[in-house]
Amino acid sequence: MNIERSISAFARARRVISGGVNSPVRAFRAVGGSPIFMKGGAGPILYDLDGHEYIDYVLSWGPLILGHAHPEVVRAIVRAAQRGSSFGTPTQAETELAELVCSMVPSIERVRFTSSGTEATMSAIRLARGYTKREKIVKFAGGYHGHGDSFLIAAGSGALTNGEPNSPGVTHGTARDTLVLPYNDPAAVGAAFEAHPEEIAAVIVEPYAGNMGLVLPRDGYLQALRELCSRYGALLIFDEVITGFRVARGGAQEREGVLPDLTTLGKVLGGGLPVGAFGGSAEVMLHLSPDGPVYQAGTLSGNPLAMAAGLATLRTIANDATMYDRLEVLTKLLCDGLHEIFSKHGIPHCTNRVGSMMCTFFTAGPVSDLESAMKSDTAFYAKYFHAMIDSGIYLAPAQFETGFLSAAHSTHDIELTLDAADRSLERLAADR
Ligand code: KE4
Repeated sequence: MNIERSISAFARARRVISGGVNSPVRAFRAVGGSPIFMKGGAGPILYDLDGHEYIDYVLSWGPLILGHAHPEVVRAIVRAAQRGSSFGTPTQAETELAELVCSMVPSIERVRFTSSGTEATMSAIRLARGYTKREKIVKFAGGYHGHGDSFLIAAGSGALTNGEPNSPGVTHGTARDTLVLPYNDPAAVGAAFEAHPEEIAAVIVEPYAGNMGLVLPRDGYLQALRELCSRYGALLIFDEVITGFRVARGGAQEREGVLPDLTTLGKVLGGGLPVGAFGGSAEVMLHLSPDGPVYQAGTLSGNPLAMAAGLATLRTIANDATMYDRLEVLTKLLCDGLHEIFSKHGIPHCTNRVGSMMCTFFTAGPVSDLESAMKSDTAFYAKYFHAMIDSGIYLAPAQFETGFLSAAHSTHDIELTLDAADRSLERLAADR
């Protein structure tokens, strides 16, 4: 497939932008080849610089649950822009979006907006540390919470020992306060609390883990985390940057009936504009500046254009009584069809799915944590990825990411996708 314009655009970008991209995963390093430069999107479709069209299953890594350039979202952004882009003062739009968030997310009584998910998670753990007066946090292997130093930590030698930096620039002092445990293992969390009594401020978890591919909690796991945090006086933080408003109006906590002490949000909340948020009970959130001593700030936090995009998105969702059911049915149709096709071609695979999130691992599975996810054949994933690109299907350019559907995807899009997958696997089999 001719992507000459993308190739020259990438060469130009690399002369002035680190790695030619503003976020590493966009560089296609995990799948090889030159990244595709997009120039537009509409509904489920992306258009690249060379005139190719793709059915999009990345959707900007989750935000675009309504699809690209949804008319209500575009109209809201344009209207807001005509009144000015930023004032550095409180605006009504922030209050209106905060009211919607508090009405939709079961555990949130107060919220603070940021401009990214990373800011939301960094702020949430600072608040948890300030509130509990403790310093350690627990995260899980394969969990990603943005690029804050406290999260760029690999598991230490033993699961109960302090973490190790997994990026240069992260200090051992920082790593010392992060414990990295296996996901889906409540006993490991209990043991950590026993080994570090009165030291753990918070446990931060993606209730549906979307950054090692999609890995779902075993029955009772989230409830066990809830009980352990309550018992040992730590805050439970649900990182719902992906799952918030994605898997249900009230996110994973609504589906699972487990209420965290703090929730972080992003992606769908901003409808494609930069928005993050963190929230919880009024009692905990009162510790945040200017009410309380825990400092947190942001020049463009609550930006009027971003608030307008978020309001249009959440209002459209709130007014669409059947959207989540339609997304569930469509995503199941895709996953069942892919299962049939991979089975027909004798490809070892397993697919995890919840709501409009899905991921196919090229390993027989089951995949329930990072260790089992890592058994996936990433070399085959790369070949499959490129074969699908050539067939007009845009998948995540990395195995350990999650696929997303939007309300703009149709059964016809699914049929085209399944046909593309079947033809791609035939070509790959012929090349073996
Ligand atoms: P941002 O700072 O990228 O807005 O959000 C960080 C973040 C926090 N929590 C979760 C659960 C997340 O998935 C993310 C960011 N997700 C990645 C994709 N898996 C963003 C894509 C990228 O890094 O370019």
